[in-house]
Amino acid sequence: MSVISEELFKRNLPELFYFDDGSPVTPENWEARRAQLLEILSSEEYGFAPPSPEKVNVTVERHEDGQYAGKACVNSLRLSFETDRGEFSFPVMEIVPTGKKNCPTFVVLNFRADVPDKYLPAEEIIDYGCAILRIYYNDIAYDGEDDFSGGIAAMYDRGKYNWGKLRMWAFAASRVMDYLQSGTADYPDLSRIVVAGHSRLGKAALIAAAFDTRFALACANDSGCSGDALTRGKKGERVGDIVKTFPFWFCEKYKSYSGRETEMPFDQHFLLAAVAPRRVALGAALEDEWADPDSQYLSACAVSGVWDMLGRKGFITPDRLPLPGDCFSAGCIKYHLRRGRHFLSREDWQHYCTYILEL
Ligand code: GTR
Repeated sequence: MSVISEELFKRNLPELFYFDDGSPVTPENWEARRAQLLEILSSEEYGFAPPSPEKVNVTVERHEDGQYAGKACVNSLRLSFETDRGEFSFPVMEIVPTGKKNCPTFVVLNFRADVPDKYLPAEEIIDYGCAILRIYYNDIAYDGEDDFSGGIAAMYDRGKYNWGKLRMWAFAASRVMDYLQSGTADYPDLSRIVVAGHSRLGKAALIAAAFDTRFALACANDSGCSGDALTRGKKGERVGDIVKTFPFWFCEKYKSYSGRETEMPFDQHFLLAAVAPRRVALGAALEDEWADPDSQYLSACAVSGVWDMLGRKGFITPDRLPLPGDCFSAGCIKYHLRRGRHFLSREDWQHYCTYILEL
């Protein structure tokens, strides 16, 4: 048995390539299987999102030309849409390379409202010819215990959707996608719109791309537990840890898997698989044992066959676990393992920017 097959065998993962009734998953029925995976992830882990609004309106609150030495313009936008309980709106910072069209475009879920920011080196990203739309996550749903009384959580019946905040942040990324698709913006290459985030927001980026097929790529940096890392056999953070500290990130049911991970009818490879046949870029850091780089890598190994089945290249690696400095990007799943700690660094951004340029 190959090294990777042996590692995956030990994890004893729920089956991806067969339906519950035992019939095989094929290219023809893949969308049905994908819908099933999404249903399981919604009911067991992240909760359900409300239907997409019919229309997203945009207001330009501020326009600044000639920023970044003249290389970009910066717009402060406000997006608004109707919810079950009236209008909801949130700010988005838009940074567009001057005079460029057909730009690869990053929708970035970020921890801070500042641009540039330690996690968002805007000038370097612009220098790759990419546009940026920054969402500040607390503008969508407060990242703390508030009994779902504020932000977008308050705009829908909690009992009806039972969504956690990861799903709410992902929902906001899709509203930015609505704006990009509306034709109002003249710069994006609609076939190269990417959703990106770090850590908890890397989890949200994966959720956004899994549910919204308009995203060509998800860049999930150090997303680890309940993100890109396999839960079964995972080191570092476990379901019991994450639901204790951050119960509001998930639906109620997920909490019941604390200490019962092997009983989950899914694992995180379902989340990656739901992005197929589009692309996924995973970033890991050597000292980020809480996220567990090996379990992040093995998740990619576990789903590679989905892309193969769909006639695309999946995850192309040597038959071994990852080593520091590794970067595997020849297929539709990219993985890099950089040295250092849990962080969204310039080095990580360089990986994501070069990959988006290959799309
Ligand atoms: C940690 C959490 C991780 C990760 C991280 C982050 O405390 O346990 O799952 O999401 O926060 O978002 O920085």
